[in-house]
Amino acid sequence: MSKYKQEILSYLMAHQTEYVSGQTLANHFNISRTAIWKAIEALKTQGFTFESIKNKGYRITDLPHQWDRDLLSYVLKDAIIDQLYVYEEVTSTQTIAHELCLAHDEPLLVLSEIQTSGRGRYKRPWSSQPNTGLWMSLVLHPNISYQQIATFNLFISIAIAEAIKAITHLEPKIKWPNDIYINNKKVCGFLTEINGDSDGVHTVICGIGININHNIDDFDGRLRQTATSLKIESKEEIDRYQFIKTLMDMIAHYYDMFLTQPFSEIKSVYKSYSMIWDRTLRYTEGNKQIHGKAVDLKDDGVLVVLDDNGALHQFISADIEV
Ligand code: BT5
Repeated sequence: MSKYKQEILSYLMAHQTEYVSGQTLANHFNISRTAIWKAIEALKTQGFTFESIKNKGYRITDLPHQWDRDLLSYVLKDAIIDQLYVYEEVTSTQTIAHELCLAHDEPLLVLSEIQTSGRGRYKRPWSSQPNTGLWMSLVLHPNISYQQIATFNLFISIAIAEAIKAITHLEPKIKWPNDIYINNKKVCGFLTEINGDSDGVHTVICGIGININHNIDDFDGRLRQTATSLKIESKEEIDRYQFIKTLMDMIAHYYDMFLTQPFSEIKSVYKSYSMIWDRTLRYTEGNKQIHGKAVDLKDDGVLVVLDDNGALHQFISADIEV
């Protein structure tokens, strides 16, 4: 396989609106036209479609529908990661990310077309249909205190909501602490796991699951009533490559804010996306269950809820029934 495949793909992607001749590519990379042809043939087997016109050259006309490592490397070339791991099938990207971060110190992204044991919080199952969603785990090394990590989810949830809004023009809502909803149905769940030592947190493993191109029939059982996808809500097929690029750009922006600014700076933005204000809802954390209204989100990420009897409760995490 041509070792120039990735570079040739990047060149053709950057010149997608024009025809590029085999000779131009051969001159540019200083390799033979046979090597160019081999690379193009390899890209075709990965699902790229080319228009090729005699005396004019090649042009990419269609992209792979599955996650393709070469294309993801091109699309995410400016992302805040040093390593990208793309799999066809894994148990859970979270499990793989935990293993990889033992051997790597740099930020990395793991994604997979299929997860056979995708998981949510408290080991709850996460339904991960192939070819439709985005199932990914992002490993970052923030070097922060245990106290600071409490607001990480708040920044990340704004990043996800803004990416969804930018791509679909829908009105996503954040359900504290780790869900994104559209029209009262769950479109995304994420979870943040950490590794640390006595000096603080050194590794954050953030697993994000987003239903992108699911039809309603792709969901099983109860999820048909409770889950949705970007496609169901926008009535349009979403380009997953464009989506992940936008998402990673938003995450870079809000991760930088997380590291440099207090949550109070963006609390009003967070609240504008939140779906739990001014509503009496059921909050469950472990054995504790109350019925009440969220009245404050403190700068350290703690949610304050006033129950039906007038007592205040503080939560750092909870399940909320909406
Ligand atoms: C979450 O947990 O919402 C976090 C989900 C994180 C999934 C990602 S995918 C990539 C990475 N690798 C993993 O293995 N996990 C992460 P929680 O708040 O506990 O919600 C779980 C509940 O959401 C389940 O009990 C179901 O009710 C519901 N659910 C499961 N799959 C769903 C889906 N695809 N869409 C919407 N809701 C779903």
